[in-house]
Amino acid sequence: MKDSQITSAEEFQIAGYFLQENFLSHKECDSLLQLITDYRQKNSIPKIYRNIKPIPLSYFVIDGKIIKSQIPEIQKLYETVNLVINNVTNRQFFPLNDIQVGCNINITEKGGTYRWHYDRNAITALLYLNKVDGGEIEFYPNYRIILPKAKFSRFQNVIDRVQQLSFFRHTFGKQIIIKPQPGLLLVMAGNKSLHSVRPVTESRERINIVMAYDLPNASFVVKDQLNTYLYSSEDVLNTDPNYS
Ligand SMILES: O=C(O)CCC(=O)C(=O)O
Ligand SMILES: [Fe+2]
Repeated sequence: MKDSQITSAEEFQIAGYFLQENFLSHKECDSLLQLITDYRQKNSIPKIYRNIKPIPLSYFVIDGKIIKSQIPEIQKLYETVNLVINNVTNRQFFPLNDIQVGCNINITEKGGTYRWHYDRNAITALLYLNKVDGGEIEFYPNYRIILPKAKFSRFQNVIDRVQQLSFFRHTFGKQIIIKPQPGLLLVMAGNKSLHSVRPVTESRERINIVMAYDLPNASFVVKDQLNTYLYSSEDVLNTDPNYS
């Protein structure tokens, strides 16, 4: 694992993200991929499909409870990346209290995508384990207009929806597009950076680890319903909680 030679905390705050290529070597990625394959050989994993426009949510997920109990190497990585993040931001972030949400493995098949959203937590690290055609993450760092007192209000929801529109993204946002590659680490201010994943265009699956951090005791919107929406194949009434 490479040390992060990143920028200052101030630079991170201004940019809203940082990228580190080869955070893991190809060999390290391959051994994590093997652990994931081993788990899947013995267990089935849920497919999430939510028909959101313009970009559906369509992926398989291994959630944080499973990682913690069955894939300790990835749990360890979640803790190691925490140190990197605290170093880069010069602040004290922590794994989420909600174990299911804190660390996930996303597996995206050909045609799969991830809708436009903000993460519910302050800092998100995305570690890509393989290279695929398509499957780029498109994001707009520090783009969100946040209402100071009404973060979870109806009006915030309206702002979020308007800012998602292509016209607003292209006019007011700084568009960044990143192709998955083995060992690439992307850290972003997840609750301020609008992001989505473009369709995977080849038959190989796109596999990455999503690690979420926040300040202690951060509170989140409609947790239970959102977790059902993101981690189970069950139908839910609400169409789009707007967060991940
Ligand atoms: O897979 C990616 O590149 C992004 C996934 C994501 O945004 C999420 O799981 O919240
Ligand atoms: Fe996300």
